[in-house]
This record gives sequence, structure tokens and C-alpha cells, in this order.
Amino acid sequence: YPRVSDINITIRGSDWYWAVTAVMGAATLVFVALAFRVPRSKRIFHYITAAITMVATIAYFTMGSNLGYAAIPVEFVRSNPKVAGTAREIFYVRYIDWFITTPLLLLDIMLTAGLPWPTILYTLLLDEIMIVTGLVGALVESRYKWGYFTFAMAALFYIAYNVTWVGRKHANALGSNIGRTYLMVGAWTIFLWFLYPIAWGLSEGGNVIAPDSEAVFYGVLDIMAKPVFGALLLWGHRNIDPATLGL
Ligand code: RET
Repeated sequence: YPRVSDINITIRGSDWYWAVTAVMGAATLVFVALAFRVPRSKRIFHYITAAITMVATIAYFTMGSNLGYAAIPVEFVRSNPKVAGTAREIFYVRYIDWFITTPLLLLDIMLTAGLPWPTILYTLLLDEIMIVTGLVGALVESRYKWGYFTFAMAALFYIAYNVTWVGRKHANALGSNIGRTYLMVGAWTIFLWFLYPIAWGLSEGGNVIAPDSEAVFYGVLDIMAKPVFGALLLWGHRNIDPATLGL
């Protein structure tokens, strides 16, 4: 790939990744500290939430170091002949992060709603399908990547249906406190999660924006979807006893 260096992140992209690393690390310390304020048997949501930002800290450490990527050839497109023969820096480490953290985010949400385990496990499987097909699509050179994108979108719609309808009904049945908390974290999550395929289409998918812009797009989304989400979730749970959820 002769012009690989043209398509990598710059020093400024790397600095931004380091800033997000710091945010993720700080959030992890705060969530762990909050766990110590409740009895050991009541820490399930603290531990899940701290695990999410802990994994993200390492993923962002990797990207700040300009590691965890593969150079993927960019398909020739008539509208942009300049890119012929170039490769784009595709951070596969994002997908390793998401493979671990998106099921944990869904667990946080679905356990709050008290959903039955079959529903939870099936939704987590669909989530893993979404992430893996997204990764394969990112690593594929040709337009077949949009086939994988379609599989991932189908999985996302199923997840969104379960969170917005099935989960909300269950949460509301458990009282207004749980219903309110669920609505807050569920709506926030579904809104944010539909922005990820847009970022993907502009970056790994269509090669429309530069890797530095990709860094900002995904970085802002990840801060909203992990540390901000976690703060909202733990705030909502401050006066919910996990025992009322069978936990
Ligand atoms: C991909 C690409 C293909 C289409 C779809 C995607 C969805 C990704 C999502 C990721 C969520 C990540 C989160 C990370 C937290 O920090 C894989 C981008 C639908 C929804 C919440």
C-alpha cells in the first residue's frame, strides 16, 4: 500500500484518542469508587458499568498509540479517482471493544427492566451478530461491505424493538421509579446507537471522512454511550434495590 501514511490518523487524531482514554479511565475510577459505597451484594450495576469503561480505556490507549488497526485497500470509485491504490486505517480494536462492551451495556438496560433471561440472551446474541458483521464489513474491500452493513442494521432494529417496546413495558410494570430510570437510559441508548451506523458509513464504509474526523465522531459517541450512560444509569439506580429485580 504505497500511500498508507496519507490515510492514518495525525498527531492531533492521536491526541484526541489520548484525551478520550483519560475520560474513560477517570470514569472507571469513579464507578469503582461508587461501588464501594454500597454493600458487596448490591454492586451488580456498578461492576457492569465499570467494566464497560475499563475495556474502553484499553481500546483508546491502543488507538492513541496508533495501534490496533489494519490497512484496508480502498475500492476505486469513479467519483473520487484520487483514492485508487490507497488504503485506509481501519481500527479493528474498536470492534473488540464493542464485542465486549455492547452486550454489557444491553445487560445494564435489560436487567433494569427485569426482562426474562431468554429475551436477554437472544438480544445479546443479536448484538454480537451486529458487531461481527460490522467488523467483517469494515475489513472487506469491495462493495460487499454493504451486505454486512445490512445484516448489522437488521440486528440493530431487533435490539431497538426489544429495548423500546418489550423492555419499556416490563420496566413500567415494576413501578414508576424503575420505569423512569429505564426510559432515561433506554431512550439515550437507542438514540445514540443509531448514530454509529452513520459514522461507519462515512468512515469504514464509504471512506467519506478522514480518520481524524472518524476519531472525533466515534469518540464523542463513545463518551456519550459509556461514561455519560453509566452516570445516568447509576444515578437512576441510587434508590432501586437490585433485589426488586431478582438480582
Ligand atoms: C456498525 C456497522 C454496521 C451497522 C451497525 C453498526 C452498529 C454499531 C453500534 C455500536 C455501538 C457501540 C457502542 C459503543 C460504546 O462505546 C457495527 C457500526 C448497525 C450500535 C455503544
